[in-house]
Amino acid sequence: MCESCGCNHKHDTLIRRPDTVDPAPHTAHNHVHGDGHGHDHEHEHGHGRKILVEQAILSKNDQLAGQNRRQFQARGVIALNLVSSPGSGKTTLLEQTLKILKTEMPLAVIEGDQQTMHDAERIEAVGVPAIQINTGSGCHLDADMISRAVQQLPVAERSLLFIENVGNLVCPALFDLGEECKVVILSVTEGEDKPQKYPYMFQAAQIAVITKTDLLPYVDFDISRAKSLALHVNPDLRIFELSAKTGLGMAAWLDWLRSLRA
Ligand SMILES: Nc1nc2c(ncn2[C@@H]2O[C@H](COP(=O)(O)OP(=O)(O)OP(=O)(O)O)[C@@H](O)[C@H]2O)c(=O)[nH]1
Ligand SMILES: [Mg+2]
Repeated sequence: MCESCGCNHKHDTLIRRPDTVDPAPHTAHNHVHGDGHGHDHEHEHGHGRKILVEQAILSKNDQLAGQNRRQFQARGVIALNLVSSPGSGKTTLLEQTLKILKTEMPLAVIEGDQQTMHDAERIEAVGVPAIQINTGSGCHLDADMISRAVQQLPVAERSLLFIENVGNLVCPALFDLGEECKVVILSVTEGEDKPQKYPYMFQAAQIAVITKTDLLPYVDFDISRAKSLALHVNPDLRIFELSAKTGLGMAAWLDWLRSLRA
């Protein structure tokens, strides 16, 4: 049980490069089987106890996130933590982004999913180094996983490092990974009320990207209302609207990424 988010967490994280075949757990040299995230997992013995354990987990995570952040800063690496519901279009947005930016700056990607290497394989197909973290039954990435992943991933100095978190609008809001900022992605098929329903994620993010805008004619999604609800929970949020499929709106997003590097 992961006390910080209440999920049923079995400590079965795997970190692998896309070119690795499925190994037996604990055996291959090129992946890490994580038997813990540096979390102090203990079972619940009443409400007060749970809050104490939660604080310990998050404070340990914050400590490790601080180490990651210092390491990134020392090497001029800028990390962005992409968070959203499953299927909002994170990997598609990354594919289209990397195709354009890969000739302009060093890039690397850490992919987080419960299972499969699909997303890391998609990124490597674009020609950018990627590593896959499989969290097993875990519902979020944490700072320790990122620290272990960057030891195996070639992250060049002054890279833009994209971290695609596990698709989930709840738990990833709580976990600092050492990133420059969280980028929350909301697709137009999800309904415009998500910022109201999942305010913590929209508060934790500095950037919001509304994706799949090519589908607006076919869905009941009021984009102005979505933006105003997002700004209501976080008035400082900067919002991009785009379609990774048609490319409409991508220029502003790409310019923002370039400005980070500049
Ligand atoms: N029409 C349209 N479809 C899109 C767009 N972006 C992504 N999709 C589709 O949305 C689906 C999910 O896209 P992914 O990029 O895999 O989404 P994801 O957020 O990475 O998914 P998970 O990693 O599973 O959480 C795929 O069928 C994509 O082709 C878009 O801009 N327009
Ligand atoms: Mg994905």
